[in-house]
Amino acid sequence: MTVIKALPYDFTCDIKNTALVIIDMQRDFCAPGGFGERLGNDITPTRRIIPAIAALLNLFRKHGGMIIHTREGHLPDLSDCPPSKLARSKAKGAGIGDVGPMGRILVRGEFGHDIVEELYPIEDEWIIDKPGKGAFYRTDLEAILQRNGITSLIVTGVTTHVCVHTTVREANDRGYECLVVEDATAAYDIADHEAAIQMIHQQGGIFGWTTNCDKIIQAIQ
Ligand code: C5J
Repeated sequence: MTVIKALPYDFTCDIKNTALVIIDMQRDFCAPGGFGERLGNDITPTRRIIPAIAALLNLFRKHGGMIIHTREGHLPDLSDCPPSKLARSKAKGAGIGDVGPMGRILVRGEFGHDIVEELYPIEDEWIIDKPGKGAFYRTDLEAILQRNGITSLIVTGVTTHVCVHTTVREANDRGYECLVVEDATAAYDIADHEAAIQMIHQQGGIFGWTTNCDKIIQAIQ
């Protein structure tokens, strides 16, 4: 068993039953001209975590742990995008399906929808395309985890208070033990990130545990 120093107390897992989950490290959230930036956000925080996620990705690749990448996005005809989500996405100028410098925003198959080069999936890594914020909603994620005997998730990616949080809450309700990596997750606003991290480990770990990248590397190596 691997014991990782974490809050609110040590996180214990067996790497064979643990998946590294990388949430939405797509150009639309992390690259200049993407959806995140066009909504008026500074993308520096989402880019800053790329090296920490890459370190965990390499660790899992070396030790043979399961790796899951997610991408938020919609079918080209937007038939899987609720009208409410579509309308609110347009409230600040650039909306889902609109044409931007990297193609149509948050549309599957477009350049901006894909994962940044530094973290690009390789063979045998799972890619979950999700129409919602949570990675379990209208995806095969739960079936994939069950089929592979996964009981624990190490969660990274963006944004901490939106897609990371929704996924962790969905996973927690399904009985998965979630460890969220504070320096491998980010929100555009640091206050949102810090509040989201605090919410996960409060009340004795109401949604799971939090730690940092070095502690995971130390424990697994
Ligand atoms: C958002 C996400 N923030 N990946 N998506 O719309 O958190």
